[in-house]
Amino acid sequence: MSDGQPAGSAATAEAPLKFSIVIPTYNEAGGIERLIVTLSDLFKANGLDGELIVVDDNSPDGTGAIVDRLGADYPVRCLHRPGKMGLSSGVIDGWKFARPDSQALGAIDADFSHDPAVIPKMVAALQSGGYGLAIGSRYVPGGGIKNWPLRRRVTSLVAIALAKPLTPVNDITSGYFLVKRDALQGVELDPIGFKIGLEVIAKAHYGRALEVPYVFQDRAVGQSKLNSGEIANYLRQLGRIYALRLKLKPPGGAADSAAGKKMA
Ligand SMILES: Nc1nc2c(ncn2[C@@H]2O[C@H](COP(=O)(O)OP(=O)(O)OP(=O)(O)O)[C@@H](O)[C@H]2O)c(=O)[nH]1
Ligand SMILES: [Mg+2]
Repeated sequence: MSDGQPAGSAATAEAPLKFSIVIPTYNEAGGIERLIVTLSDLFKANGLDGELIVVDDNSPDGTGAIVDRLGADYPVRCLHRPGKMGLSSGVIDGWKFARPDSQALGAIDADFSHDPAVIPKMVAALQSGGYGLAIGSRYVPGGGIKNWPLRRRVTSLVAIALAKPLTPVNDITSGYFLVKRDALQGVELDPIGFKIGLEVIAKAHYGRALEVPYVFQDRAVGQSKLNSGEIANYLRQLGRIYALRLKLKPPGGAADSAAGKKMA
């Protein structure tokens, strides 16, 4: 697959891939409507059969009620949880709530840090049959990060370095991805903390992964929920994955970038 390929080029006679993308939310009232409208328009413009699942943890700012209202006009449903229960567990619960005939499951943050425009490429990668996992990647040619303070950049690079022995994927801590439902069959995902992408990258049976470059933007509205507790959770999560790896053989997991460069 190359960057020159038209977005959504799965435009063959075959039916479009059915997929569900989870948007975990806690106090995202400032941007959730714009994100849902943007994603819905993108699905329509590219002939994609996508469903959106917002998993809202009873946000005090009323995010869940906004999503319920939008459900009348857009392909979105809200799973309401009673209180703040964590990002990863939210994504996993959202996947369970997704329509059962979705062939692929994914996640995207609510704050526009993840550029929706690359979704057609992610879908095309899975639909091509060559890839079981498509990752929005900051760390392949064409990808990048805008507006992050030095402290966040360094934290991200250290987090990635610590996980590097686990996988050839470059953006190991990406929370923006789409994975074939089959690849999660029988996989036990640890719902700890913020890094559901790492769970999938390290444990799922996806065969090949494609890293699709995008430029990460710092959130424009709302507040970050990343704190030192989540950093501790990440270290705990990594420890558990390394312990598992000592017991089990790693899953098949080569990775390519969308520029076509083989990385492993
Ligand atoms: N349902 C749910 N969503 C959460 C929870 N914690 C965070 N989120 C959502 O997960 C996504 C990522 O959280 P952010 O606060 O943006 O974390 P971050 O991207 O690491 O931090 P920033 O760079 O400051 O944005 C956002 O859509 C949040 O609303 C939670 O406990 N429950
Ligand atoms: Mg964010």
